[in-house]
Amino acid sequence: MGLGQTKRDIYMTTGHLTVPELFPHSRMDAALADIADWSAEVLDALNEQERAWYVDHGVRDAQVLRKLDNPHHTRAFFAELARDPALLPLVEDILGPGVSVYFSQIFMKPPRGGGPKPVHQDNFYFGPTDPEGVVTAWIALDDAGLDNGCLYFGEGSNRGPVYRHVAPPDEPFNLQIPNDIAVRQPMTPAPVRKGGVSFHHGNTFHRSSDNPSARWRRACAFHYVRNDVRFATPALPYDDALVMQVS
Ligand SMILES: O=C(O)CCC(=O)C(=O)O
Repeated sequence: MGLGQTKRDIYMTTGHLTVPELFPHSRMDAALADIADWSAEVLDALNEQERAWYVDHGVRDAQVLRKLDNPHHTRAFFAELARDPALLPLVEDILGPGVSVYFSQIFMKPPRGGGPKPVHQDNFYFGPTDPEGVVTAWIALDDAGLDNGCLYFGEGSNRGPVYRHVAPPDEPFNLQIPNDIAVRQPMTPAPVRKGGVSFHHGNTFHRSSDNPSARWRRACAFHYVRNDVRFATPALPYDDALVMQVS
């Protein structure tokens, strides 16, 4: 089953779409268990520079990773999730038939931790050969609400240009839209319950806040491209060798 014309129209007009209850809670719990095993292995092996980027500094008493890259490549569980028959037809409904995962990320905002992610456009990071050929599927592994750092989207910003991003000097990877441009774009929250999926276009402005609540906010983002699309002018290094064709 695909999205259908109405939902596709919403996605094309607003630049994002939430599909609730795509996965059962048991599957999300299995994902979280796999992430816990993987995190323990990664934390042991980080060098000092990687620790500064990947470890959440908001949590004083525990070492918690802020993110993990390329679960589709590293973990069999996530390779299977990226090809799941509930998810794949929706991605193909947006991009057309024949898609690959180019990059993927696990985002973790622990209770009373997890810093904000400033307003950005994925297509500035990726520099794809066709901006229409990229969609992110953001899978809520926990309930993501206003209190624990859900995503916010700039309605219709998918139909505008990709802006040059800037980064704080001490965080060169934290590319973001300059403030004078970002403040002109109203941002609307997109809460997603555990097991739901939020899709966004590569040009869509989006951000998340920190997590002052007592509950986790974890998510898995698969960045899909149409098979003919490449990251031609990426702002950060992405490894073409990790591209996984899923249809
Ligand atoms: O989960 C977040 O806080 C950020 C997600 C994001 O930027 C993305 O999926 O492109």
